[in-house]
Amino acid sequence: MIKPDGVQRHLVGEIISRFEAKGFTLVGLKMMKVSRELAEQHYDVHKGKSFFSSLVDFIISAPVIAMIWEGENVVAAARKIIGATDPINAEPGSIRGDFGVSIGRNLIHGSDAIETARREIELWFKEEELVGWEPVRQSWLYE
Ligand code: IDP
Ligand code: MG
Repeated sequence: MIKPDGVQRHLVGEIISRFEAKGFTLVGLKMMKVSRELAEQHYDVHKGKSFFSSLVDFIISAPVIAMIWEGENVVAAARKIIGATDPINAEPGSIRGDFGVSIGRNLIHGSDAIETARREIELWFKEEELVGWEPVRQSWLYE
């Protein structure tokens, strides 16, 4: 999910490009204003932490881009493309390393495990919003 700061900073194209160029396939995409309920459910695991309420306020403050990316090891690879949570620890070349300045404005969310991805896809998307298709480049990406 491209967070509100990514949208406001006009980094949507830049961020999507990185996933496309790596070889991942976009199978779901929508721009939306997030409800407080969805934001709270999404960040459920952080409930009770000091930053929870400011995080929820931030996520609902402007539109986000929700995406589903498909491909081999996509969850683990996406976390690398995204970079460490705090941009100061994120490697140059990662999204947060290149564009992020502070932990509360780190531009993008990525599922941290396959199980989490399954849960988040179900939370964010309706079945009919998933678009399966066969990219022609697959044999150039995979043995
Ligand atoms: P992640 O986004 O890299 O998975 P999480 O630990 O799951 O990081 O935290 C979710 C989000 O909450 C982070 O992306 C960040 O925006 C925010 N966050 C995490 N820890 C802090 C903190 O210590 N202060 C402020 N915001 C935080
Ligand atoms: Mg997380």
